[in-house]
Amino acid sequence: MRIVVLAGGIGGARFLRGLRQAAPEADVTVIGNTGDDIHLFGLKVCPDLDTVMYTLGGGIDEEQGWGREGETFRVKEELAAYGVGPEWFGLGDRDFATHIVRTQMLAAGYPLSAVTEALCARWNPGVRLLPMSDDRVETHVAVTLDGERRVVHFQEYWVRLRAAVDAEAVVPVGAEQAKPGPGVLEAIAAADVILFPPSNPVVSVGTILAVPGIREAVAEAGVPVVGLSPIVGGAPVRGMADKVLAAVGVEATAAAVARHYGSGLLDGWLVDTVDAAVVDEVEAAGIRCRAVPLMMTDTEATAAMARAALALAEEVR
Ligand code: GDP
Ligand code: FO1
Ligand code: CA
Repeated sequence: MRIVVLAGGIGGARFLRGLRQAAPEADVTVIGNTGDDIHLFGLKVCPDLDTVMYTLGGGIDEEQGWGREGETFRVKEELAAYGVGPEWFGLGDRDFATHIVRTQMLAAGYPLSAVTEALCARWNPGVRLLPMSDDRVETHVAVTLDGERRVVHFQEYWVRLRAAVDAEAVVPVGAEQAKPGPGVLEAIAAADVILFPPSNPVVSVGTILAVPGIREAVAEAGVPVVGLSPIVGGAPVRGMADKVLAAVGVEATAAAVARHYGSGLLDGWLVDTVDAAVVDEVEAAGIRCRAVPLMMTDTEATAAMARAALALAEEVR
């Protein structure tokens, strides 16, 4: 079975670990969000691609959910001693090596897709990880700070500002001009099932769908498209997805997120058992809905979520 997953960082990566256990024989292609990418210290950092690669490759800091396990921060400290920041972004020594290799290969002319494949040759994630695009796309967020309207990089909004101020607009800069990466449309067209993991619907899955051609390819693939809610009991399980949902006028509820994707895209939607009351509302919107436990507490619980998603896909096929 060929499964395509549109993934952000932590939510996507942890789900993929469960999917790999639930369907070890499946051929899984992950289309990764690159809208979170940022240039720091002259290096290209791809947080969501790296989170998927490290999580599936066994190199992730499990507790934190991003970055390398056993990390140290000596390079960052030395940079700070020169007065070189930003000090608010925690790039560790081990992680730095990934960004150095990536930046060196990009400078030599390799596209991000080829670089990602080369990095994955070390980590063996057990999935094919494709950046959504080889073209630069950068998510920016409009905010008001000290009475002044400003636009900041998504990482500055998320990490430095901790999404404590309202996001007035979320813009995937460059998305309109971007082309899907090599293999992306082909993988979608050849898929037997397409899954939206419990990733951020705006800045992860939404950004991937904003690359012209990808949303259309998913809608027209003619195979079941099933999503899992990142919102449980009216709040994100982790992070501040409610802030970016508000920016696009979507309530932070499992049902509102399903309606936001819409029946033109989604055939099936899984909500957590605490949200069982919204099943009828989602079905009324033309999306088959089931309530199952959606907390990724360990790989077995996550594998059960993946099995439920695949079962729902068979139901709607
Ligand atoms: P990011 O790029 O690291 O922010 O990760 P993603 O976009 O892939 O996923 C972020 C989303 O994952 C957040 O909105 C969380 O609510 C969701 N999430 C994290 N852990 C869980 C979980 O155990 N269950 C569910 N249902 N959602 C989760
Ligand atoms: N998230 C943080 O909250 N603080 C950090 O200092 C931080 C550093 C970081 C470094 C590399 C990387 O791959 C990810 C990193 N993240 C950090 C996570 C990540 O940037 C964001 O949480 C996600 O992109 C949000 O979608
Ligand atoms: Ca992300």
